[in-house]
Order: sequence, then C-alpha cells, then structure tokens
Amino acid sequence: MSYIDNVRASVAARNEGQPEFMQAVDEVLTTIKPVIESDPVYERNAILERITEPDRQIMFRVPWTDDKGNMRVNRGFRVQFNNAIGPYKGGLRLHPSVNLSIIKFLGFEQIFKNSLTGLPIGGGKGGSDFDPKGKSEREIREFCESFMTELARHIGADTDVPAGDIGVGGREIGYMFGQYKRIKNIYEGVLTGKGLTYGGSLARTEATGYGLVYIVENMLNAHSDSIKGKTVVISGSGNVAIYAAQKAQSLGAKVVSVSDSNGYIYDKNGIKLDVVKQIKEVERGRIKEYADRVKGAEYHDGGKVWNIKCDVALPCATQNEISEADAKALISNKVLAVGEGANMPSSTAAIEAFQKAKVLFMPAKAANAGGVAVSALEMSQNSQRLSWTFDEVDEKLKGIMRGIFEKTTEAAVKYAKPDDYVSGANIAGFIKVAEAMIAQGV
Ligand code: NDP
Ligand code: 2IT
Repeated sequence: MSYIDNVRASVAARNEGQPEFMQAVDEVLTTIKPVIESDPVYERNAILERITEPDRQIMFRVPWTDDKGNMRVNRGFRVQFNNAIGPYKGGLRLHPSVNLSIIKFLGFEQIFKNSLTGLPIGGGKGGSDFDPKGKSEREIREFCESFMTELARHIGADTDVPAGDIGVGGREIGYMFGQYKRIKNIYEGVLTGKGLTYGGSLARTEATGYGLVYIVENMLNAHSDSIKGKTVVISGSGNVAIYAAQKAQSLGAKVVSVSDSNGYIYDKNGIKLDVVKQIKEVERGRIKEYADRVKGAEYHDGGKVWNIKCDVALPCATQNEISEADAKALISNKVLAVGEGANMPSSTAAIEAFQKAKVLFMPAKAANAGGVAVSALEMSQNSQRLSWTFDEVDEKLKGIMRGIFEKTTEAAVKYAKPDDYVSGANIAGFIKVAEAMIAQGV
C-alpha cells in the first residue's frame, strides 16, 4: 500500500462513525498525492499522520436554564487542530446537528483555508449542539456565558481565537466576549467578529460574502468573462448569503433566490436585500415571509434552489447541500461557475460532476476564506490597538482573495490541471503548513 493509502486506512479505522471528517480528509489526501509522491520528506516526518490528528479535542458540558426554570444540558466542543503557522483560528457553530465529526471536518479544512490567506493563523473549530432557534434573548445569553465559562480556560489572543459560524453572529460573540473578560480580567482580541464599539473590524460582517464574489469574479475574469449581467442562485439567507448577494448585485448580477432550512424564495425580478435583512437580521424570522412582502416572489416549502436556471451558483448554507443529482440539475441548466460560500457544500460526487462538465468550480477553502482573513485583520488591529476604515479593510480583502486565486491557480497548473482549483487550493494550503511543521520538528 502507498503511504497515502496507509494513512487513509488508519485515519478511517481510528475515526469510525465520522463521515464528514472522512469526506474532508479523503479529498485532501487524494488531491495532494502529486506533492507527497514528489518528496519523501513528508513521509519521513509523518506529516499526513500528524496533520489528520488534532493537537487536542475538547468536549464539555454546557448547563443553562430555560425560561421555565428547567436546567438544560448541551455538549460543547473546541477542536484545536493545527498551530504550525499561527494560533488556532476558526468559528463556533451552534446547530442541533453539531457533533465531533462535523467540528473535526470544519477544523481540518480550516488549517488549509487559513494557510491560503497568507496570514499567520492555525486551524481550529468549535461549537455546540444547542439550537438557537426559538430561544429568548435571555436563554441565548445564558447559554453563551455558560459555554464561555469552560471555553475561556482553553483560548486566548495568542493561543486560540474563535469567531462566528452557523448560529453565531455579533450578538453571541458579544455575550461570549463579555464573559471571557469577566472571568480572565484581560481585555484582548480573543474573539473576532466583535461589535464595532469594542474592538470589532469594519467589513468583518461583509467579508465572507464579499470575498466569495471577489474570487468568483477573479475566476470568471481569467476566463474572459465576468459576473455582470449573470443570473445568480444563492442558498441560505444568513451572514454569508446576504453579503454574497449584496456584492453580486453591486457588480451587476441578478440574484434570484435565497433559502433557509424550511424552504426557498424564487424572485425572478431579483431578490430585495433590504427585505431579507429585515426578516433575518432584525426580526430573526423565516424566509417564507419574503413572499408575503414582495409581489411576484414565490415561496417553495422544502426543496432546494438547484433546479432554478442560473449562470452562477453560490451555495451559502451548509455541508453537503449539493448532491450529485443537484449538480446534474445545475449542469443541465448550463451553469457556468460555482463558488462555495458554505464549508463543504458539494458532495464528493457533485464536485466530480462539476469538474467533468468543465464547470468553473471554486472550492470552499479558497472561496470562503475572506471571512477568516478579515478576522485575522481584526486580530492585527486589536494587537496594534487601532482600527482601519471600511475601505482599507475591503481593499486588503480584495488583495487577499486575488492572492488566494493566484496561489490556487499556480498550484493547479504545477501539480494538477489548470482549472482544477480543488487540487490547487488543497496543495497550496498544504505545502506552507507542512513546511512549517517540518521546520519546527515534532
Ligand atoms: P448563518 O447562521 O448566518 O446562516 C446559515 C444559513 O444556512 C441560514 O439561512 C440557515 O437556515 C441555513 N442552514 C443552516 N443549516 C442548514 C441545514 N442543515 N439545512 C438547510 N439550511 C441550513 O451562518 P453563516 O451564513 O455564517 O454560515 C453559512 C455557511 O458559511 C456555513 O457553512 C459556514 O460554515 C460557512 N462560513 C461562514 C463564515 C462566516 O464568516 N460566517 C466564513 C466561512 C464559511 P436556518 O435559519 O433555517 O437554519
Ligand atoms: O468557516 C470559517 O472560516 C468561519 N466560520 C470564520 C472563522 C473565523 O475565524 O473568522
């Protein structure tokens, strides 16, 4: 058996019942093969065994009381995966589906994504199976405080810097930051995505969605095309979806869909983002309400957006939301480009289908890295105790996304095929981390 096959078999045996983690590992191991086989240094240093095993995995009890006075218990997670190039960095997800497999796939992918940004950040991820839907303000606050009461002992501005992900936005980060400060008596940039009055960075809210559209535009430009005038289908209606839609619209595209876990909106006249923001950011309601407020919009209960005819598809909700059948539906409707705003939204078979059909496909590790990149800029501003303007941060974000596109393309050309951005992103992200690991010894 080859070195890679050996490692894959042993990772599978030691992580039984973790399908999402194995899916993420399989993709990386498959695509970095040319690099591993080009130099025995990786095997000699057990780089694959080490990079697939987290530095540490923390699981803890999170007790809180609901509004009826009942004690409730959730499970909290923080997986500190790899700190070869900087402090652990990655979001916190609050969703009932959260388990160790999901946190580990996210933490593993974060290593390579963070490396691609060119900034000094390692990979980590955390969260809880707590369901924020339908909870009162007080319940959310108490949960966040209890979660941080344990997490605080494991993190720090130079150790591990969490941020938002599904179910965690500015409100939750604020409660967690307040609790960290109370416990530690240290005012430091221990979390990113903070509010603007207490150390947050301008443009962090917009960063993931904007960055996604910037890199999709880089990819289209490299193929003598652009997003202007294109019909864009977006899934999700949270932080990433909203700001991807905003940037796509400002560059002259027509966004015709958004969704949530209950169903989707098709608006042939173009999504009205002020209505989506009011429903989602202000009222914390369901996307169904859009159809009651905007004439001509259709709400489809259940179902997915991938049967809608479009030029560009931006999945911005969750993992494995594009099945092979969904990919084939997009392909038969002649989709030109796919950019992954969510983490691992396309199944393995869906990616294969896109690549076979020569759809321009920008994978999550490159496409959604704008969020964590601006988080790293927030860390820099916190360390320097100053803050940059919106335009300064946005310009840096544009430059970082262009840099990611170039690195990804270069690695694809050198080791795989010119438009194989999946291999390109994995390889470019991997090489830097592996070099740092080798340089630092065990
Ligand atoms: P939000 O919580 O703001 O929004 C999530 C959206 O996705 C909601 O519309 C939600 O619908 C939908 N969704 C979540 N889970 C499911 C599910 N199981 N099935 C169907 N729909 C679902 O999260 P974000 O916008 O921050 O995150 C979206 C994706 O982007 C995630 O994959 C995240 O990991 C990724 N990401 C986020 C970054 C960030 O900076 N926030 C950075 C990089 C990647 P509902 O409200 O019904 O649950
Ligand atoms: O998946 C991701 O990159 C995020 N959720 C953002 C992480 C961060 O630290 O900003």
